[in-house]
Amino acid sequence: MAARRTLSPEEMAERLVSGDRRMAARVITMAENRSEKIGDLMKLIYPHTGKAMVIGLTGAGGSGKSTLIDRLIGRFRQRDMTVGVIAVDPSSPFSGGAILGDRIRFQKHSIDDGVFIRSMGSRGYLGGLARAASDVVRIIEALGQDVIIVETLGAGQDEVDVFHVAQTCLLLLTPGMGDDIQAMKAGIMEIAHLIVLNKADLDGAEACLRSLEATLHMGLGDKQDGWIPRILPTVAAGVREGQVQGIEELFEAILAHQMYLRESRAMDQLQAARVEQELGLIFKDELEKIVFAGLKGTGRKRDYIEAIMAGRNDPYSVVEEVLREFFIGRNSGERSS
Ligand SMILES: Nc1nc2c(ncn2[C@@H]2O[C@H](COP(=O)(O)OP(=O)(O)O)[C@@H](O)[C@H]2O)c(=O)[nH]1
Ligand SMILES: [Mg+2]
Repeated sequence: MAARRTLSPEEMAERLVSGDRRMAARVITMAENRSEKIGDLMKLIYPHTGKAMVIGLTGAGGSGKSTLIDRLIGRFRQRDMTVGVIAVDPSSPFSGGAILGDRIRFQKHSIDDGVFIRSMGSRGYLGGLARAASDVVRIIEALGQDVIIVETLGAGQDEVDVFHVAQTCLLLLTPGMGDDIQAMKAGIMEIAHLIVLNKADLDGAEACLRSLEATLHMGLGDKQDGWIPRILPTVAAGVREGQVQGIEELFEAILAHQMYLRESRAMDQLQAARVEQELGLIFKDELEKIVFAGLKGTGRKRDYIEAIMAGRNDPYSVVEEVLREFFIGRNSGERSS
């Protein structure tokens, strides 16, 4: 492989925005590693973002998320829409390696130029998973994909935070889990616009559907913006091809929700909330960087840690003290207002 010439952020942004998928992969890696250049690069690409339809899909491992996404990709491609997928799941078939065969068996999207698939592990990101995923969505938007699907395990708060970048949120359940719906992470139930009962070919699907419908009729999933969630049974992978069911209905329901967002003012509110979250994440990250850079080489960080361990201090007091010093310390006379 030829050595990589050092490209300027401008050159990289230009390539990304012109649809260069390799550049997208490279920029995503830079974002994940919080490389030095990424800030400048994000500034350049940001104006090219914000137009994609962003769909979140969450559910337990093995519930059929990746299989269903493969089906949905097929539908979007039929309409000539380009698709990006971010799979936040270390066990996802999209993550390649030994399970690459799975991906090829499912569909041939990996060789389709209109599809960009990226998987992310669920931890190990400086600044956190939510920050990394939010940047990755922006980068894939800048690449020009019309639709971005974010697959998450829906296990922890981190994953729920990731879900907040999505406009249309799908919660994937399978028969047998329906009884436990009350126990489902309340946060996820609250943000799901479409509840998909996948593996509707399995025993117990009917009872599960009824129980889900009863839950929804109590108004438990109603949204502040007036959207009433819907339940859709699907069979994403039957033993035989003819068993696949409910994909078209799900696809139409996604488009209907998107239409609803655009016709009501809800889309503007969502975009505003996304920017607010983004601002918070970047502030947190940058603030931490600035503070730690300021402490570097002074030995104070180590002293603080030792003091906390010895019970002479606590992290809350330390952060308060250091922040006060950073932002008010130099003009301590102005402190009392
Ligand atoms: N019976 C049945 N199996 C399915 C269905 N959808 C997916 N599966 C199977 O469930 C397994 C897990 O699917 P996968 O998409 O990897 O789940 P993920 O972990 O949620 O991404 C695979 O073996 C699929 O073939 C379905 O509708 N019915
Ligand atoms: Mg998966």
